[in-house]
Amino acid sequence: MTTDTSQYLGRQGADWWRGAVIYQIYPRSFQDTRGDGIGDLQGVIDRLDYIASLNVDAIWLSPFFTSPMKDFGYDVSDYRDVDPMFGTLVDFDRLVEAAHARGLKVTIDQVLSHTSDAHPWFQESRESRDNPRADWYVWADPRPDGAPPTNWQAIFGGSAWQWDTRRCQYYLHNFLVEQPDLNFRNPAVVEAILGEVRFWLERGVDGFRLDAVNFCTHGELKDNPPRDDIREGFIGVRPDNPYGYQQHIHDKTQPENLAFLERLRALLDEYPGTTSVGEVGDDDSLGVMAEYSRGGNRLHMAYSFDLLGERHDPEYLRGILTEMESRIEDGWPCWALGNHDVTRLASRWDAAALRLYLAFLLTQRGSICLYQGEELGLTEAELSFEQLVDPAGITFWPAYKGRDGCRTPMPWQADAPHGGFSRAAPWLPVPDAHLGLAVDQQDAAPDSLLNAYRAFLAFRRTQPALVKGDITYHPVRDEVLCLERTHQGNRLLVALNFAGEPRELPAPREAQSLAEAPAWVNGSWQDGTLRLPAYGIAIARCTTDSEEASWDV
Ligand code: ISL
Repeated sequence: MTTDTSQYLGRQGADWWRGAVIYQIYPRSFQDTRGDGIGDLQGVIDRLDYIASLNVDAIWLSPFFTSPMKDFGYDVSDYRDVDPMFGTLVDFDRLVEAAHARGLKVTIDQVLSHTSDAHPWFQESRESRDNPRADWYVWADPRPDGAPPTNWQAIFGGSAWQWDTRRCQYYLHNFLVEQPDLNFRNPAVVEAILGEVRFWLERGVDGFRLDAVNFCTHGELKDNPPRDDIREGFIGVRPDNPYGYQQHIHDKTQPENLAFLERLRALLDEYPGTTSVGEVGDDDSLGVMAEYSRGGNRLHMAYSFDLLGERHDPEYLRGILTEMESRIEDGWPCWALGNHDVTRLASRWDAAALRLYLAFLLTQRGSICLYQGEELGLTEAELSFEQLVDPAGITFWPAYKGRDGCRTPMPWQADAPHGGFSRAAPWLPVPDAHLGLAVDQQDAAPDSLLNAYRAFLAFRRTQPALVKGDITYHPVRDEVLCLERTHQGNRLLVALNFAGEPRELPAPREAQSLAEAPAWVNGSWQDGTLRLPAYGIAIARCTTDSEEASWDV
């Protein structure tokens, strides 16, 4: 069958982002060119051919802005400049140009809900109660007994309120003490923040990943009620962290935040073809993803941590995805199985099933983020307490080891010092176990995971149903998750075997294996039977006139 895929390739037109695959780069750990053991923008430029070879549509650069690096760049002290350790604005402009020349869109992180305490805005704000920026952050008087104004907890440990001796008041910080929350209830703050975002739009970026976007607006200064069902697997929401003991009613996800998102969208709409994906961490993150991305006047997309936890049985995954489908209306989800905040996929889920997870992720309805090194199957690095640099890990050790284990440098070359990442000792070590997985090793091996990613991404681009089609899920049977994607009369059936042993199931007689799929998509559909090896995948086409072909046999 021939299909004109040009309109679906995900890279053309103003809605290129719908169904796009976005490769997340953590610049500190991608490629060092300056010899200081820390990755930089020139390193990203040097590796753009590699990124393009993956057949992704866009990159997302984690923060590279001026920062004291208390939270490794998520504490910004100048939104409009590149931290010298990463390079200069000139390097950034060259990066955008070089990425565009390869057909790659460039999206960048914007950490708007809080700044660094070294930001000049905060330095001024904390000076007195009546300076021009006195109300730019969330300041509050103590309770009569001197205690913090509310019981709110910081995700990275301790009260969310920090006492300041100049103002004799507390300020709010949902994350580190060094990350004071901006006061989005002050219109001047919203204007200033939109100005910072416009700066990057003017420089030609294609979009933004919006950090902790539901934290921008705080609520009434009232105590959060307790909760008794501490869900595990999310940053902060764990039995060893009191943040997980509360229902986060007042400290985040306030309805007033929508007005800010609408202002932000109006700004992005001035630059056609730009996009936004908001990161949501909430007790009801699926509801917030829907609320934030629907209507065409808020964010383009939103993502949550729902697929980034430990659970990965097909019933759980189907539950999350079907709930999302039933709630999202005209909104658009973005899904990821890894990022710079969670344990590496190969150590979190089953290492033997990485091709299955890749096919699972890339057949969902939505846009997709891949985290650097996921395509190599990198495992979580085992680090000693002395090697830790992430403040969250240092605080909560040993119950929680923090995020350093997923942030170690990319291994490029097995036999080069530090895996070819840097000539100097890197800021985090390259684990020996990663050298065998280095890019040069996998490049040369046709059956490598890296080449499986490349092949599946190339294949996906040719299938409009996988990029933009509707989705329906069948009930999980014998650990096999079956779904259908349909687009303009094309119907694709996808079967994913989450069991470590082969499965045989009845299947529609009309299903025909898709010849274009990579060879390792190794299940078969024959005479009404679907056969799947352990962790196997099968993709079939059903012709339009077999609309009635049913799986519910
Ligand atoms: O709110 C949460 C759980 O309910 C968290 O998962 C929260 O969404 C997450 O911690 C936000 O992370 C982002 O902002 C942090 C930064 O350290 C992370 O690296 C970033 O991804 C503060 O900027």
